[in-house]
Amino acid sequence: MQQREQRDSDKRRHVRYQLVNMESMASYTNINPTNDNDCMQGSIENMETCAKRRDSDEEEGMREYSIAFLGSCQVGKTSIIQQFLHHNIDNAYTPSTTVKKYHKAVFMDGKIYDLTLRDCPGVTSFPESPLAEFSTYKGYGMHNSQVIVLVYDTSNEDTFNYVRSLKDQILKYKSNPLIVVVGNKQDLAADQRVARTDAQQIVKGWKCPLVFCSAKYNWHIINLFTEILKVIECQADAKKEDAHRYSSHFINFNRCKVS
Ligand SMILES: Nc1nc2c(ncn2[C@@H]2O[C@H](COP(=O)(O)OP(=O)(O)O)[C@@H](O)[C@H]2O)c(=O)[nH]1
Ligand SMILES: [Mg+2]
Repeated sequence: MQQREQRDSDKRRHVRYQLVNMESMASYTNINPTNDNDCMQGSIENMETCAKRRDSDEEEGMREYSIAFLGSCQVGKTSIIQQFLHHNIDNAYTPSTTVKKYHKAVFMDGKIYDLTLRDCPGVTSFPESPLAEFSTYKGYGMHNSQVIVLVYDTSNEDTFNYVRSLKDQILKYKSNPLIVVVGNKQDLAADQRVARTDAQQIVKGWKCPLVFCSAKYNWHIINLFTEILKVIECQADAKKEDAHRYSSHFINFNRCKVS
């Protein structure tokens, strides 16, 4: 019991010092790579401001979400996460062999989100069920994640086709999935193999957001995470609306009975 309380308190402390104000940080993210220092500065300032703001507050009301990053090898999944967490990436490629989990608390629109980011190594297919996932991809948490981020490399068409087939499997096997598609490596514009407009047209048909970014230059990485939170909020709003409709149905139903 004591150990559990200690663990919870450690987690709260850890979360408090990791707070990042997404709204303010977004204004520091610029396509111009020379602004990287500004971005870094912005994040440090905001972390302090947020930490102070939260110091006196209770941690209750924090929303916990799991986000799984999927896509072919070398599309930049790890780099996107590293850039978001540490504002730098490792230019040398190290293949991920096991899933890695990262925790980060972010602050947006007056709400705090406790995020678990799951950096998943390449999968051959999306598992049919949580049980199938457990036997083949134990710990990946794909079925349990609220949001699936599908990353492709804009300079490699095969990686887009892979995302397309993964999306079909996710729709087949996961109920109400929230998917965000990411076209990474936008800095390699000259080598672009998937035309931006084509991708936009195709993904529009999937009814999920498409974000272009460059993990290498920290371009639109904050926008990507803002988009992820917006998608989460949209679903939460839709649920509230459903609940409201459901409850008003009963109110009306009772009224009918009385009259
Ligand atoms: N040019 C460019 N290279 C990138 C970008 N993002 C990642 N990389 C590089 O692509 C390689 C694979 O990245 P990594 O994040 O390990 O891919 P993962 O296998 O999907 O996790 C690494 O050498 C990265 O430095 C980007 O936006 N632009
Ligand atoms: Mg990786």
